[in-house]
Amino acid sequence: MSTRGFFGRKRPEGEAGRTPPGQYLTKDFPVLSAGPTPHVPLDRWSFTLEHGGKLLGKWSWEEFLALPRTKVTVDIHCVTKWSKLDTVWEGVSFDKLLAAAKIEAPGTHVMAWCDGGYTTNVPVADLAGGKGMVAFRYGDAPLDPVHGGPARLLVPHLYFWKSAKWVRGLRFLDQDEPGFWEMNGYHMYADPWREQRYTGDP
Ligand SMILES: Nc1nc2c(c(=O)[nH]1)N[C@H]1C(S)=C(S)[C@@H](COP(=O)(O)O)O[C@H]1N2
Ligand SMILES: [Mo]
Repeated sequence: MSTRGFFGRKRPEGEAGRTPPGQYLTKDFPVLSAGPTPHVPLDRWSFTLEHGGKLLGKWSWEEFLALPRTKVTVDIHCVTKWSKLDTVWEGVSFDKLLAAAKIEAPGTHVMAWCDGGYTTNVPVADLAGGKGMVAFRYGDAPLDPVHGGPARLLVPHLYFWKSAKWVRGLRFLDQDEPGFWEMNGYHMYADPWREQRYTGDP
């Protein structure tokens, strides 16, 4: 009956074990955006790190591309219940960004902010240690604008709304604060394995 394993998958038997509760697997890459896709010319794009109004790091697009790169293959999980296995991304890890800015994370959380006004909060501990990156390539091509190009945050172990598209900077916070979806009924942390979809979920 099962045709699993006929598609050159490395760990076909593991698919069920890689699907968090309430999720289904898809091979598509759905697009979920709260507004229109912003188009900022690359010569006006920058990425910044800030804390309490103080600028801690700033890179132009060219400078950003010159930073040390990381490539990862990860599973992603959207709160609308699709999960996608083995997605391939390339970009600059949070760790390398801090190193390039010659800083240690000055707060406990960050607020990612984006062209178009979207924001989302993530604990520093969920970005550090190779857990989070700013991705600008997907599947060996530049990141498509609808999926967040030129660059998006990627925090694959949390629900995908934490992976802010069109990200332009991280503001360090001294305590947790809600971003866009978190102010609108979604969970502050968003662990798909604990099904932390909505405010009040355990
Ligand atoms: N700037 C921005 N980032 C965003 C969103 C958005 O509306 N705006 N939607 C979030 C949600 S709810 C999801 S599921 C993913 C969708 O990413 P995709 O469109 O690449 O699948 O982006 C997240 N990042
Ligand atoms: Mo989502």
